[in-house]
Amino acid sequence: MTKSALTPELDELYRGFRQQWLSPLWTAVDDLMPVQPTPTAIPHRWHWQDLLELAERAGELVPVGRGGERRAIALANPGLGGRPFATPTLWAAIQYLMPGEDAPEHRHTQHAFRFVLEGEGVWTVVGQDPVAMRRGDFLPQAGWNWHAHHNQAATPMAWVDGLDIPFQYAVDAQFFQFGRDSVSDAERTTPERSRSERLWGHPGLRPVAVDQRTTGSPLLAYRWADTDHALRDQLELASEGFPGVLEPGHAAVRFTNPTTGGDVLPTIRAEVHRLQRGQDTAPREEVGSSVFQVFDGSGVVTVGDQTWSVVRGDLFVVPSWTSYRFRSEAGSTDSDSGSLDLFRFSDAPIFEALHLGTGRPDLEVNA
Ligand code: GTQ
Ligand code: FE2
Repeated sequence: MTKSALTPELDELYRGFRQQWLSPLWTAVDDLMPVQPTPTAIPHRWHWQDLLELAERAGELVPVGRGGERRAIALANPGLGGRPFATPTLWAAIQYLMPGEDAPEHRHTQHAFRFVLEGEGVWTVVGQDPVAMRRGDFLPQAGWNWHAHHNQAATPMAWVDGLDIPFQYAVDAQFFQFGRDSVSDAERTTPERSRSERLWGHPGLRPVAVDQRTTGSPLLAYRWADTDHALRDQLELASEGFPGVLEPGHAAVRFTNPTTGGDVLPTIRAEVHRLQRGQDTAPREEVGSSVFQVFDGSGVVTVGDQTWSVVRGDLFVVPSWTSYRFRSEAGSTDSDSGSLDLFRFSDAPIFEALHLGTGRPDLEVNA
């Protein structure tokens, strides 16, 4: 249908549509059915130092307690109208807890994780199992588990939360419940290893007696030592001529649910990438959105038409179907190896579950 001049008759027709709460396709088809994704989220980068300074100030001024629930400050993508959404599906926030503070118990259908850039001293208590949080640890927590956090150290601690809040908000799927107002002393303990790790944290081994039917991973902590070791092994194997890396100089691991081998959470995929000193990646574009955080090293990142220098802690967003690439900056890094370590999370499991691919269907490599 070509757009014709607005005659009085057509004007009347459109008025009739509006009066009856109707809307024709032909005036909106380019917007509704573009030839490829046209994301409203935009590429954006946040400096960790800026986030940390504001979180510290919030620590002085804003108490944590029932009602507000968490001292969490979300990344608000400038393309998404000021909503606290990093992407259309993903929430990413810095959370800050002062010495001796408790974040009260609650549960919600939103799937969540914590990722720790630096520091220690906070235990997240998931289903009454206290789990230590330390640098490099990834701590998933599937929806509807009771959880609270407590800082047992003499120093404040900050970390990054990822949740599918915007996704569940868009589709009206959320439920939320307050838990007990204060947790027992037995739960405010500080074990080195959580019960979940003692049960599920042995590679390739599952407890025979436990019939695991929960959604998401029953393992509540993935420790940095294991992640680091896996990345190191991939790069070493590559240097010996064996396969395993994503591309030359680029190792990557994905956090998985030990009961299924699939993604660690139903709606969120999480990975760590390591790019060796001086390497760069081939440009890629995928359907679905991601949030990245620089875990170690420094480099140069290009997302769409934006190019940024990034250092430890910096966060950035890659919207759907937007080309992205990284370069590890040789020298001037704070890691011994000079490599660039990137933590990444995305909404890929949603798209895969719905059989929406990561590219145009007729061009999909695995179509
Ligand atoms: O720590 O339980 O950033 O419920 C947002 C919602 C953190 C949490 C967030 C939450 C939490
Ligand atoms: Fe929560």
